[in-house]
Amino acid sequence: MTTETRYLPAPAESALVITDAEREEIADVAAELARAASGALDAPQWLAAARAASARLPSRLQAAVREFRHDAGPDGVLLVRNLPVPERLPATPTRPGSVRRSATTATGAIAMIMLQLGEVIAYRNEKSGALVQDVVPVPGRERQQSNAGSVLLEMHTENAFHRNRPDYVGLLCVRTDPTGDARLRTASVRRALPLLSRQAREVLSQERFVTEAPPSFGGSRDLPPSPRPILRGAPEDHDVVVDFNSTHPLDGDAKQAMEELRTAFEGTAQAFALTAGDLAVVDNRLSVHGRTAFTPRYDGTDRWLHRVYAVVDHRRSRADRRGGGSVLD
Ligand SMILES: O=C(O)CCC(=O)C(=O)O
Ligand SMILES: [Fe+2]
Repeated sequence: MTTETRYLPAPAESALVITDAEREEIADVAAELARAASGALDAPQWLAAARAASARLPSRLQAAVREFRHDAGPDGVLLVRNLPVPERLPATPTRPGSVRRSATTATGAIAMIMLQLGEVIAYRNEKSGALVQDVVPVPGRERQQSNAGSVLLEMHTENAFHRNRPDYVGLLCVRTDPTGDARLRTASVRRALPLLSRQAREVLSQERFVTEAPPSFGGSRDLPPSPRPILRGAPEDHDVVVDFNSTHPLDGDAKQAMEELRTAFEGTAQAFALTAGDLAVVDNRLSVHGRTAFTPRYDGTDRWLHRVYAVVDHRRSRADRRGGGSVLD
């Protein structure tokens, strides 16, 4: 099936553009942070230092993040531009499951910002439980519906199948896509809802959809997955949980309602051609995200993002976090 994709311009006017002076301030704090706990990103001591350092981010940035946390707005995405990224970056990794283990300006910056939104989490069964993960194209995985692929990545709620989904997904670009074709796409239920028929809204609010776990995940999930609604919470301002690759409708009406939702998302989606220093934070309750197709080169110059998840309520997942750490089973 082909769906027409209308790209609204990236909401540049709603982006928070960090001034050069603010970028230097953030870089200084991040450089100091890179020395804490030997810069070991996944050490609780490093995270504690990052949490403390996050209170030293420029006040304009802190205010914007606080506002976004209160209300993620009609698009459910916050774009922060001109963040510090390392000047001398190694080649873009090409191996599967690539993660960051040691602190840099960029990993420090994204960790601090996500720590202002909530608590940073990762999943033991995904990318070896690392808190800062790489989003890079991987040779041989072109057609995979994961961030290692390079065919169109379907719109999805991050970890839609999981009971402890992240509330926020942070994606910081450290190397711009040289082809210019790769775009992060986002679409919010707040924009899509008014476009849906009453029938579709009703069906989407019922337990008529199952979402499979990706094969890489074995841990805390429903087995077999039980039927769930796609639209949840307040009828006038729903949350959405759907993955157009792994959520399956259980009957004909449910299928049609999902198609309506897909069309509504396609008609209101935004596309972001992220450049180095751009951070997009997606509110994973309100918005779905995906990526356009692009052609990787695998020569070290490919698009490279860092990804960090955050949740607002750490206590809610305590039973699934052994030892009270950041990694979910
Ligand atoms: O590559 C992108 O822009 C988004 C990838 C994605 O969905 C993710 O890493 O969660
Ligand atoms: Fe994603």
